[in-house]
Amino acid sequence: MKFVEVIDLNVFGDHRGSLISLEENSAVVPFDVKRVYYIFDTKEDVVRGKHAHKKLEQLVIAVSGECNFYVDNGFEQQMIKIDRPSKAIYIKGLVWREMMDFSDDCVLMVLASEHYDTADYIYDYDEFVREVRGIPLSSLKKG
Ligand code: T46
Repeated sequence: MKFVEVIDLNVFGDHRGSLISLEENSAVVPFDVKRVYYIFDTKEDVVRGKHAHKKLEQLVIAVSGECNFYVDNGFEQQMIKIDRPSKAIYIKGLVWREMMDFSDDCVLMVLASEHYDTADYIYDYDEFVREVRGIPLSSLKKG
């Protein structure tokens, strides 16, 4: 079973070219968009990301160029090539992510459900695995 969603975005095309529209709180963007950022001018052979988020929801699109987006939910791993403006990845919560193999012209745009918050990041892979597999405190019986 896939644990991130790969979405084919609706393209409005005519003789002039193409247009894609994204609206918050829609089927494609199921959250309030509190932040937009984009990654570009990425140097050769770098790997970005290498962290998980606790709660953040994001929609990731290569609006230009391409890259590989690696995801890991602590049990399964997937490598997803994002290589066109009409392909989006919806990613939510506890998923380890790494981005790599950026083309020179890659512009990776991200719509995010929260403002930037370093407290939502998990940078240590072992901590991520413990968090994913750990028993929630609320389920522990007292006494
Ligand atoms: C994610 C992947 C896909 C800010 O000041 N505000 C922001 O909103 C963001 C995202 C970053 N920053 C600063 C923090 C760092 O000094 O920009 C610098 C680079 O950020 P970072 O190293 O976190 O970038 P990536 O490419 O490793 O990860 C980013 C996002 O942080 C992350 O949420 O899921 O892209």
